[in-house]
Amino acid sequence: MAFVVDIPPLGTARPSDAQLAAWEAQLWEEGYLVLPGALPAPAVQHFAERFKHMPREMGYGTNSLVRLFEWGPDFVHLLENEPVITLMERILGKNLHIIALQGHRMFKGNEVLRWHSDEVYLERRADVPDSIEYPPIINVINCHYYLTDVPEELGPTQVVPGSHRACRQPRPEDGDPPHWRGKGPVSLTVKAGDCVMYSNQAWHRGSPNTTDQTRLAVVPAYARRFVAQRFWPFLNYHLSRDILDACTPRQRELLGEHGRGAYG
Ligand SMILES: O=C(O)CCC(=O)C(=O)O
Repeated sequence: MAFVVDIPPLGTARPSDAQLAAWEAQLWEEGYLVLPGALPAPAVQHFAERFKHMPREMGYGTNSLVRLFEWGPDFVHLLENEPVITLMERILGKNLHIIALQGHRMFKGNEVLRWHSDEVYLERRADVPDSIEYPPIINVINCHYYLTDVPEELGPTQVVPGSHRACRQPRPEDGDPPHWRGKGPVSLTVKAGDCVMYSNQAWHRGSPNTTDQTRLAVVPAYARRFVAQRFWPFLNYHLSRDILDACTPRQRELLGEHGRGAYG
């Protein structure tokens, strides 16, 4: 059952086509993008406050709260925040959905320090050299809306530019930190309200948090319709009808309730 909570003011202005094209080009070329000020300041405060009242963990470890849409319609409304949603629709298709809606609480000792692609959708065979061009893959875009400023010492997300073309996990011979075609990682230091987004194919990690503060983010993962949803605990998860009935048709689709398709 969804809780009664306020919906904070969210972005409503649709970006211009020229702006969208520039953002899209950067995502296809580099595999990542930072949108400054993507979440209005009152919404940043709102979600930071909401996190304070959530349990230490939800069965998925201390760094990732899961299925935040169960905690109230404010998290569902966030899925339609502009300019992010229009950019996601442009790249992933109008029938996109989320495959996860997590909350990150990254503190010293629980960071995700290992370099990785979340999944590899088009696998480069071991006998195919990196000089062979594969298309850039963007089927899932992880969006991190930061609720805190993230300077270097708070352990920002790091991404290796262009590595969404690698079509494989990083290997020891890529170096430490790994490089893709000569480029090493960028540290995505941001301000609260900025949104970091990257193809889940890109090699990434969370860098060490050397402070006593926690890096907080609301993290929707938007995907093409064909990518299966991953609502923990995955198998037999049931998204309650109460939650769906409180949503608009568009929100229901974003949560995964689609019209009839090829597989019924
Ligand atoms: O800490 C981060 O920003 C990255 C987290 C991550 O890579 C993951 O949860 O798989």
